[in-house]
Amino acid sequence: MPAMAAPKSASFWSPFDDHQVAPFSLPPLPYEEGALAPVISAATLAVHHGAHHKAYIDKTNKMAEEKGLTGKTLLDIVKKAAADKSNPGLFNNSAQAWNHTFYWHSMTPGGGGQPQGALKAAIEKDFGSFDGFKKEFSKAAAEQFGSGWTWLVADGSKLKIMPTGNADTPIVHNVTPLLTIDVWEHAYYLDYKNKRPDYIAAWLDKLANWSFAAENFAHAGKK
Ligand code: MN3
Repeated sequence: MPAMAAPKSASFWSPFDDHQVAPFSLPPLPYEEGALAPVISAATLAVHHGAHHKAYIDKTNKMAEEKGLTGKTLLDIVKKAAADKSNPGLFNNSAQAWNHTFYWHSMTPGGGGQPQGALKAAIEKDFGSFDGFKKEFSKAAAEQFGSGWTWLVADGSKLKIMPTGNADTPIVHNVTPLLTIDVWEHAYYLDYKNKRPDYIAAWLDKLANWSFAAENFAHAGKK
């Protein structure tokens, strides 16, 4: 039986169908700053979104203008910057701008639990069980050395865990991201200090947005 698509909320953002063009404004969070507490505090979101994400957007706008990329979408700019090694700052800032919007949507108040339908079946096929997925995702996120991200991605029809360092992003590696956790210290240090594994465990149990991941998985199937 085909899985029913989860209803899209009014705030649903499709990372692959975003028509905004440079210069960009900081996208609003899809929930209130305090909505993810106590897993992630309002104080963390205020600085992470209002200062870090905003700085990536502002720098992207400045560098995109210098490169004559005004009027391009963020996805276009990230891909062009990845191919053009003359300005690594444009790649770092535009990829971080994209990664952060993807991360805000990878979380939802009252999230966690387990995926349903086709995504649940694919996770069980490729990781043995949902617990097998959790174990592998948590291990990659905990072991990422320094700053970076851990992603659940679809590589063709196969699901994989993909760690990326610094600003690197699956969208320039020909795979479709489904869900991500930010493991830069700025994502968790105010709330967890050095205890990154506690942040990862709480994030998976209480925040992971499986309906967002399911929408992205459906998109991957259409590629
Ligand atoms: Mn971050």
